[in-house]
Amino acid sequence: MALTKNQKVLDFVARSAELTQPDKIVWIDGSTKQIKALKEEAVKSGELIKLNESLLPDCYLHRTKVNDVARVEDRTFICTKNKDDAGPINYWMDPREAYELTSEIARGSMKGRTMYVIPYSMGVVGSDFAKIGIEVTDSIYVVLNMNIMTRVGKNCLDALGKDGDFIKGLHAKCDVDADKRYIMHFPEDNTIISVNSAYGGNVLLGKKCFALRIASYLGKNEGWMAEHMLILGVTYPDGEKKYVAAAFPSACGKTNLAMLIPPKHYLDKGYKIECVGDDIAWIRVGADGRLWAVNPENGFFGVAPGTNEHSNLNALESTKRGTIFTNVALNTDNMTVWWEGLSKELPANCIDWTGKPWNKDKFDKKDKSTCAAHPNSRFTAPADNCPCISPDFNSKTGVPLSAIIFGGRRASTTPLVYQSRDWNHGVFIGSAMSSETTAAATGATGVLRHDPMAMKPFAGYHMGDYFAHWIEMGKKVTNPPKIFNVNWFRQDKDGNFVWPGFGDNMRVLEWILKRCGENPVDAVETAIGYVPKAEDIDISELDYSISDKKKFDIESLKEILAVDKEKWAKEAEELEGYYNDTIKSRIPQELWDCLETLKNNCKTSK
Ligand code: OXD
Ligand code: MN
Repeated sequence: MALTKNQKVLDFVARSAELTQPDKIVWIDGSTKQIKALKEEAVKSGELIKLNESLLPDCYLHRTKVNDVARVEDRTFICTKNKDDAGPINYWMDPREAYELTSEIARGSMKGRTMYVIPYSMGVVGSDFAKIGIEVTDSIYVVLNMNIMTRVGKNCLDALGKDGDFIKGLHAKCDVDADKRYIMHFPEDNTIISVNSAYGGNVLLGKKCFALRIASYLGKNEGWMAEHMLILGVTYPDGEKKYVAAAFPSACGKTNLAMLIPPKHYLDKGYKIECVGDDIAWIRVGADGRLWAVNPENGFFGVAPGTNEHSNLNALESTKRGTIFTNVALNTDNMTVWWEGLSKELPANCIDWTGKPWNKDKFDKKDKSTCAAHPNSRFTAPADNCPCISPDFNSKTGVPLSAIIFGGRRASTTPLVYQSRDWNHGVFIGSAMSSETTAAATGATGVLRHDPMAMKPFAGYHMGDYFAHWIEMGKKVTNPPKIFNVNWFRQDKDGNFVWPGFGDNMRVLEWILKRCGENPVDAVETAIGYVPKAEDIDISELDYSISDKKKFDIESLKEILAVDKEKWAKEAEELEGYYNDTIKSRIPQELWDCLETLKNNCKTSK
C-alpha cells in the first residue's frame, strides 16, 4: 500500500511501474520487521549468504557478477540540455536520447520481479541540510544497503508532505549486462536512472549519484557545496573541539583518516578523534560566517582490503554487526569473512569473491587474480556501529570547519603537507589535485590523473563552473577554513613509503590545526605555499622503518617536506596544459592568477 498522498511521488512510482512492469510494488517503511523479512528472503534466494550469527551478528555476504565490481565512469552520464553545461570531463548525453535509451532497456525488465519503493533522506530528516529521495529498485540488496547508508522510512515521506519535491531515482537491474549499463543523471530534472548494474556506487542512488552529482549541481544553484570529503573532529586535552573536512580520491584513505586512532602519547594526553563522515560532506555558510558541514549519509561503504586492526580498528569494529559485505572471501571454517590484509595468516578454507574455492598456496599479493577478495570489495556498515562516531553525527546544524584538506596519492613532488596562502589559492590547489587511480572505478589502476578536489567522477556540472562556485563560496564566508594539501604517499628512490601514515597522520593534523588558531605556529613560505618547519611536526615516539636499512627520522621528514622548484615548474606547466586542453573554458581568472604566481615563484630563488 502506498505510504503517501504526495501526488508527485505517486506519479513517479506509477510511471516507473508502467515502464518496468513489476509483478508487485512494495513500499519500504523502514521497520525492523520489514527489513528482517527482506533479509530472510534474500538468504533464501541466495542473494545474500548469512554469516556466523555469534561472531558476526546480523551480517551477510553478497557477490556481484564478475562484470559488475566498481563504478563505471565511462558509462556514467550527465544529461544536461546544453552539452557545455555538463562540461568537458563528464560524459554527456542529450536528455531526450538518454531517457529513450534507458526506457528501452528498462521496459518490462521487472516482469516477474518486485519493485521496491525506498523513501530516504540524505541528512537528518527535518534538518535544513536534508534532502529527500525516492529510489525504486528491483534489488533487495539495494534496499538493504540503502537502509544502512541513508535514513529510510515513512518519516521521509511525511517530511515531504503533500507536494514536496524529491530526487527521483530509478534502478533496474535488468540482466546486469555490462554493454547496456548506464548511470544517467538529469540534474535539470532532479532525476537519476541506473540500469544493468548492481554494484553499490552505481546503484545506491543516494550516494554518488544524488549526494554528489545531483547535489553539487543543486549546491551551485542554491549557494552551498556537496563535496567528496570526510569530516572529523579533533578533541583537545582541555575539551576544545575542532573540525576538519578532507577530500581524497576514492580508495585513498578517507575512511582511515576519518577514524584515525592517534599515537599513544596523544591518547595519554587526552586527544581524541571522532568521525562525522568518511566520504561525503554537504557544506553551508553559517550565520557566523563560518562553513558548517554535515555528512548526509548514515553508514560507511568502505573498501575492505587493507582494513585490519592496525590500519583501521574503528572501521573493522564497525563491521562486526548489521553489516553487508560485498565481494569479500568467505571463510568456510567459521562462516566469517576475509580479505587481503585482514590478517597475516591466510585462512585455510575460503571461497573467493567469485564463489570458487580459493587456493591459498597460489596466492601472490602482487597478482590481483590470485586474491580471495576483490580489490574493490566493500563493507556496508551502520555509522552508529563505529566506536569513534562523533556525538555531532546527527547534529542538524552540522559542525564548523577550521580546515579543509586536499590530498592524493603522489609518489613524488607533493610534500607531506603544505598550506595555501588564502582561500583562492586553496581552491587552486584543489583544482590542481592529481592522484593515482585505484580499483574503485573500472580501468587501469596506478595511473596518475587529474582529479580536482577528488570530484572528477562526481561533479554534476562543468568543472570550470565548479571552480568558480568554490571562488564564489569564498566570498560568502567571512571566517573561512584554512586550506591545506597533504600527501601520505611519498616514496623513496626504492619505492618505499617514507611516511608511516594511518594513526601517525595525527601528527600532521596537529600541525594543520596549529596553523588555524589565533596564534598560528610559524611556517616556511615556499613557491607553493606554507610548509612546516620540520621541528614543528611532532615525531616523538615514532617507531617506523622505511625499509630494512632506514628508520624514519628528522632527515626523512625534511626530505618529504622539501619543495623541489624544478619539479614544481614542470607540475605548473602540466597543469596549464590540463586547464587549457582538458577543462578548456570557464576557469575563473583567480585560478589563472594563482597559476601565474606559481610559475613565477618557481623561477625565483625563494
Ligand atoms: C566510494 C568511491 O565508494 O568513491 O566512496 O568509489
Ligand atoms: Mn568515495
